[in-house]
Amino acid sequence: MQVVYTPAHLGHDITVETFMGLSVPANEVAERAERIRAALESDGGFTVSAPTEHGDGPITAVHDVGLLRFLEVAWSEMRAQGIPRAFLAADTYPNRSMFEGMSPEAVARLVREPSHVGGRAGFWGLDSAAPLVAGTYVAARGAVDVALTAVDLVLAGADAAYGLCRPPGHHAARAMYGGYCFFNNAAIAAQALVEATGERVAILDLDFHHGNGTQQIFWRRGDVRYVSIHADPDRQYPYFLGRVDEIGEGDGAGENVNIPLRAGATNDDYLAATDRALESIAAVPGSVVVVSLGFDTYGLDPIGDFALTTDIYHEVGRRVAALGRRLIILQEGGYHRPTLGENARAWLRGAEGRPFDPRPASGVGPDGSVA
Ligand code: SP5
Ligand code: ZN
Repeated sequence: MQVVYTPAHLGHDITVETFMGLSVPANEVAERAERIRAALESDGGFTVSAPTEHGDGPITAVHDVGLLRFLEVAWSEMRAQGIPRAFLAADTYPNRSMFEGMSPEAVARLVREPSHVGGRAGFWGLDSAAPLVAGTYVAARGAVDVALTAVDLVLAGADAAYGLCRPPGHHAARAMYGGYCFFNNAAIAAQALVEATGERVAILDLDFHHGNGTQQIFWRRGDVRYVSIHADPDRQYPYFLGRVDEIGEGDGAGENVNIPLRAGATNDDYLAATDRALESIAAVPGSVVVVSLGFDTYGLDPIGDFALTTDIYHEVGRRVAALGRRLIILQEGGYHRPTLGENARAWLRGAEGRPFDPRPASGVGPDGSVA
């Protein structure tokens, strides 16, 4: 299988994130993508190539141009405003109740981007856990180009391509970044596929977290079906979206399918959910599926609470490929660094119809302990 990767992600070299106001070691770190690349390179069955530049057009096809412009200048703005921090995080968010009682016209006039960069980050941001550093914008643009190059490979005839996107994308909405995500790589890819093929496109989101951004972008769209298996938002991020009764509206009514799972969800729970998701995708016409692939469903993931094991990723990859549709597989989350490479390798080998070929992840015991 062809793999698209760029070292541009290395510039998004974050070391800490904020969790409930406290600085904690970052989860979404550069080592993640390097682990996956190393495992795929050592497999021998993958060809790694660099992305090509696709410009602003495919980004503004799904994102507000204001978000693009903010992310482009955010770091230099922070320096220009004399804020000597190691990373940019929002000060204040425009909570919906700040504008309670005001008319829609007043709200439209008043909810606008301020000039203070901490306010601007609040205007465009979802949460405080997506720190922005000097190299973030170039990295995020690189991840978009990785996704779009994977699309190109499939449009050129490949059955499947894997985009090693970092930073991830599925929490980023039309006019919002957050959840470690800046641009929605999968949504941008799906939109490009709709435009190139004229067909309906399905997105299968297998990250542990609900892809609120992808859901929002295609909420009213009849041509893109979004199907997601994730932790019940009642107990997990992003908390406010991801429930079963979110089915889309207008042309998109019925095109949004959420499958939330309980804490401790097992391999069997996950395979049953996978089959439901795949039935939902098979029910609509189309020949391509974008997979938002996360490994934060793994049993040892530091922020997830499912109980999946490496072998199940091979089986999930096999079942997804059995749809018989072309696959654009894009990396989202997954934070247990020692096993990320093996989990990705297992999934992608499954999708290619190659046997599960487990190897000990380097320096990792069977319980995930690192030597
Ligand atoms: C792409 C992706 O996977 N984004 C995830 C964003 C999650 N942000 C919130 C993290 C909350 C961490 N909770 C820590 C609990 C520790 N016991
Ligand atoms: Zn996630």
